[in-house]
Amino acid sequence: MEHNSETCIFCKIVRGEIPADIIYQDDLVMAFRDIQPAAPEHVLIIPRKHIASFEEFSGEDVEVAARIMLAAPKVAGKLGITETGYRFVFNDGPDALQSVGHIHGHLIGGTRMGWPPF
Ligand code: DGP
Repeated sequence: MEHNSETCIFCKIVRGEIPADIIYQDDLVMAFRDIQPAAPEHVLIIPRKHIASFEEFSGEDVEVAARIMLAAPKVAGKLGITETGYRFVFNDGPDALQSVGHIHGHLIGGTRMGWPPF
């Protein structure tokens, strides 16, 4: 997994070095469509700062963490799924199948989902 902001694929999206279908952004977070959508609507919400996992959040990242959560309903509104609902999940570590080492929330919706996810 990638832990270096120079080569991190999501840091490259933040820096504009590779394209992404951006749905929402502000000074602390970005939201863009997942290239391998798992549902009709699938957007990733990430901190602009390279934070690899929940364990790497520190006290100075409180505003970043809050902004990620506050971005979710904004993204859902832009996708038109506020009323039908959505799931906002974070995969952290190998058992959760995290594949990109830059923490990201998956906002998925546009269909009726099942639970639990295994
Ligand atoms: P996870 O397995 O939870 O670490 O999710 C990583 C997600 O990132 C996966 O659903 C595919 C997506 N992804 C990987 N590379 C890119 C990329 O270059 N652009 C976009 N938009 N999504 C990517």
